[in-house]
Amino acid sequence: MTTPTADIGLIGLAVMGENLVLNMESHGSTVAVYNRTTSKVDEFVNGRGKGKKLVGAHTVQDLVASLKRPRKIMIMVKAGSAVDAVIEELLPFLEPGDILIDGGNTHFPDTTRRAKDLKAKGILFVGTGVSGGEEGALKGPSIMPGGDPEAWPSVKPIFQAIAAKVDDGTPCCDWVGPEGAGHFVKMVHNGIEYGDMQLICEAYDLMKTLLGLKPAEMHDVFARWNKGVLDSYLVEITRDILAYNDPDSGTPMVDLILDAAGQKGTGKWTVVSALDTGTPLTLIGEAVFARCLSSQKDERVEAAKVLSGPKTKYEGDPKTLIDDIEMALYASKVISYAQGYALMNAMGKEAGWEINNGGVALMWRGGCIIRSAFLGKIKEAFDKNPKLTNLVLDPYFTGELLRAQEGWRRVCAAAVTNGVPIPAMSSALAYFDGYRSDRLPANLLQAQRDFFGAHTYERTDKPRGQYFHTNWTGRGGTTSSTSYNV
Ligand code: 2AM
Repeated sequence: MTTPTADIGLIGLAVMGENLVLNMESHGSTVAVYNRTTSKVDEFVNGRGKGKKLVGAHTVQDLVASLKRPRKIMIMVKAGSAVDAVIEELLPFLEPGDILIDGGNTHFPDTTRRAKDLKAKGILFVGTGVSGGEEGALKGPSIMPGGDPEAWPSVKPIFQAIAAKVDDGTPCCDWVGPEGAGHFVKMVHNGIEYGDMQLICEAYDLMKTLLGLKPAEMHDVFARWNKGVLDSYLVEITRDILAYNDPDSGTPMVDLILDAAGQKGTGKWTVVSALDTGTPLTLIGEAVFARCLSSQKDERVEAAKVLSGPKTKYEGDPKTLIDDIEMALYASKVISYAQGYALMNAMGKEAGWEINNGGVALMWRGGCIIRSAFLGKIKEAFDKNPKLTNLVLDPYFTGELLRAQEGWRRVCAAAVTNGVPIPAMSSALAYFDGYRSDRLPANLLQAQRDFFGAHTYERTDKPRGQYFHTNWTGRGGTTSSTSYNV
């Protein structure tokens, strides 16, 4: 048998897998590659991988045999049963201490399950989020690994070498936490991406509908915003999209695209986690539902014929409105990230994971779709106070919200008056107003629950934890129902 020469193996030569291999190879690793359809192995090794430090394997046994110890194998196949199938195929050839890494878009409970099953067999399992698309995979993705911490020292040098770097050279890759924590954080990243995209779409809609701006004019606005607090990849690509004209007709491309959004499910998973943990993740929830509503295109076309709204008439100063929209977008984004971090904290508590909050901000700072200057500020907030309860309570973000709120409120008011739907911006404002309220109308809600279901309530004039029931009508008994919490 030949001496093992490869530093890491990778299974699954679709575009993400191939690009990660090339990225690892260009950073000094010898990479062994395998793909179920083995012709792809040869095509890759003799094509894009020609002349590079690659070992093509035609069986998983050969792949395993080519690896130095501790063996590290990254699986880049379709999320779901394919990952289990590949693990099953590998297991007979692995030994305790070997490391398996799933870099696909896996739903985090699957990663937790696999981490537990494999630990029992002595295999160290890592589930990692990889973000940045095809280009990121090749040139520097954001990498969010979690799982068995014993695997981290072996995986760290390879991952940190290939990850995106921020300005000072710090890699956008750090250990997230145990079990499915890495995939969980990647899922929340995707949810936040849904929210950021929806917010940008609302800003666009406001400028289009209230001010009648054309794509070329909005291109200039986004170009300006990209130099300020909104400096980010998504604002940058929006700027470029708005300047792109259809080569055939010369019409702005964005005007030719049907307004029916698709989704692959990671936004939904994020919101389901929020519901499961009882975390208000309203903005991302609205962003997911906004996509659902957009996809009901035929129904909306029919409804538009019968349901009229106000005549759109904005009479204020356009320049002021554009500045206000920038503030509305910014403040809503602060809320969205605050809600996303609150979800991570809640899940961390529930699963017993210590999630590295500042590290997460750093991992998202570069390489991924939500990368932005703003994440540098979030990192600073968690560096100052790693136990921060809510991002809006960090003094910098508190100040920014107070600075932005006048414009934000004016935008929401103008949108409501003129009938422009801004579910993300307005729900963010509702959350802000709710979160900063020391008294909400839930006193009445508790009364209603007690009235019809004897669900009991606590009193403002009695210590917390004491529950009371009132016989509101004189007809019910004095028996209260058992109290429960969602
Ligand atoms: P294939 O080229 O043989 O289809 C993305 O689909 C990647 O996942 C491809 O490399 C694909 O291999 C791989 N893949 C999908 N399902 C798989 C399975 N059940 N077992 C192994 N690899 C699989």
